[in-house]
Amino acid sequence: MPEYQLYCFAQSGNCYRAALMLNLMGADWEPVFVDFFKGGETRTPQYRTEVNEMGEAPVLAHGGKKLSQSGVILTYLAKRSGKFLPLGEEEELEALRWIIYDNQKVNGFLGPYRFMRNWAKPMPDPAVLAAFKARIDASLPVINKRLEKNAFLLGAKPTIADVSLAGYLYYPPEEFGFDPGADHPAIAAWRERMKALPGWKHPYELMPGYPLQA
Ligand SMILES: N[C@@H](CCC(=O)N[C@@H](CS)C(=O)NCC(=O)O)C(=O)O
Repeated sequence: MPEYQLYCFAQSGNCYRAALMLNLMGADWEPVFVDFFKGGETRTPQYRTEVNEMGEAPVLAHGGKKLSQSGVILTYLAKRSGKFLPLGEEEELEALRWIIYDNQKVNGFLGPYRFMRNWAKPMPDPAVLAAFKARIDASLPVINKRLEKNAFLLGAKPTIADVSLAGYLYYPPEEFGFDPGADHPAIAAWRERMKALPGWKHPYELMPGYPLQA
């Protein structure tokens, strides 16, 4: 059995962070498919008892441990592998600062916005969509400005903060109705730099469940 198992599904940018990290660090890992859409698996009592009491994916299983929250998973994997690891307290805190900002403001809105546009039933009120889009429009320039100064979020080298940021940024623009890189050239250039790292793969190639079965 591979060393790591990742509970995940292809449409999830939260899961993509962990899957991408495993691939970039060259880990021996396998996905465990979470039937989020059809089976509503994350909401079942069994999932909440046996996999994650928070009812979320991703979950990383390793040596009897089960870890959730992509930021925690990234930190754990970076510490074990030494890859994409922020060095010293200052960098560690800086990475955490960007991971939290990303989780809350960047991918934290991109993910639900894309979910509402593509899969929510009933389709949400357009005012809700507009409010989410406004939050996205406010946070992407913050990231773009940062990446105008640095090749990666913390400087010249990629860290787990960049792996976190990758979350939803490679999914097809038509799923959002816009391309997050189009008006943000520094984000678009960063996307290409991340894509050039050995082991990079698109989320739809890396995780199971794409395309969605009707
Ligand atoms: N902050 C969490 C977010 C995880 C998350 O919201 N995952 C979604 C899938 S993309 C989920 O499992 N949602 C289930 C639910 O909220 O009911 C992380 O980064 O791991």
